[in-house]
Amino acid sequence: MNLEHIKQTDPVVAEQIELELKRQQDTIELIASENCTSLAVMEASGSVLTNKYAEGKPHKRYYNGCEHIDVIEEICQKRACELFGMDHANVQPHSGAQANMAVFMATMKPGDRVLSMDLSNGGHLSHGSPVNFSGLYFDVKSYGINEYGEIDYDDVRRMALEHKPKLIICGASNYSKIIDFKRFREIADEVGALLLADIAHIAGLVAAGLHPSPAPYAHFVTTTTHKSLRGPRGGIIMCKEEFAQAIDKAVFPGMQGGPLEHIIAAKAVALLEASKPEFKEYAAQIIKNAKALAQGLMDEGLDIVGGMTENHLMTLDLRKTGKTGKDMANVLEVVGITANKNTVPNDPQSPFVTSGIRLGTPAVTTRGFKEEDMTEVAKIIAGAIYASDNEQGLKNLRERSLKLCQKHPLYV
Ligand code: DSN
Repeated sequence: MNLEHIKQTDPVVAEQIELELKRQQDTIELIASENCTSLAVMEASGSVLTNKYAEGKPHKRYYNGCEHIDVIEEICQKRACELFGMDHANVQPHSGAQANMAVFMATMKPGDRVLSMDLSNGGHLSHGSPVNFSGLYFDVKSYGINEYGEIDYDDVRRMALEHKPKLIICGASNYSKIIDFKRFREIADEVGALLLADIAHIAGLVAAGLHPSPAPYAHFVTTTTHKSLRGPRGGIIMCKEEFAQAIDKAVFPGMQGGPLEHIIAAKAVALLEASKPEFKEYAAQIIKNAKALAQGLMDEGLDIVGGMTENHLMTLDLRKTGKTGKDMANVLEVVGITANKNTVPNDPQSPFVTSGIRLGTPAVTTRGFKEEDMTEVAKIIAGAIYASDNEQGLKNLRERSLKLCQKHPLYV
């Protein structure tokens, strides 16, 4: 990676970027929401487009000089619509949370009611957590998952009939089963609600046709672009044509100023990459790797919420080991594996401590990890959890994880 100019201008930042590159190269990234973009995506996001103000929409801007920006943003919109089968795309949201916020703003007034998945059961902060704008300004009712780690659709329907929400949200940050978007739409229709599908985590799988698409059912589809979709950090909102104007207004001037056109260009590149046959193979391997990891962990005697995963992620339930998510995520870091602590359903620990660890395979799959590598990763994880106090044991496991990283080099 060329850092020639930063090194001259700001050696302190340059050094940290180099160290971060080394960290990414030498560790096994299992944070389910992270990935490693292509160099093409990175070039676009580090381009001269960062210099341009382009408030407004293509061909309806508040600044001059947007002729090239307009072409790029329109290409990005078109690629998003084609890839996900939706009528309209706004590619300006800076993040998934802001994409969700724009849907709230376009569809509701403060105080209106939302039905969404509870955060501790796998939902997302921006779906109605009391500490987020969504929970602070809206009346939120939450559904969870059952003992099998699955959404209980009958219970969602019961809650919808009881609470009559204006908006129902499906999609999660920690859910390992296929989401039945059709069922959600039937429930929404029964109570006259609009349906938002937040596919941030599974976007790459949906794009590859390996998870059912929400397009025929959801009024709105939001996603981040940096998770399984493997683009730059950012968000996109897609919707049916009838909501296009309201969504565009909610994004700008509703809540954002100048769009990040360098990131929009990078989103366009990533969407093109995601439309290729190679991406389909990549997404299929993400799922195979997740299943191999889950199987390996269960073979080592560890529990997974809901058992076998159906997508790219899973949550280790550490309760029977007597260890916490916080401690074990730190131990995994010692052995060269990055993951995040996560609550499990009915977690006796606080969200800061937790009894679980969420694991996902998009990033390691980008590096070229295959099923046999995931089995070795499962053994390293189990070894670290069972022998978390054995310093020499952890050192040996670190060597094994480094070997895997060297087998699958990144950015060389
Ligand atoms: N923080 C993301 C995740 O890790 O799933 C969701 O926004």
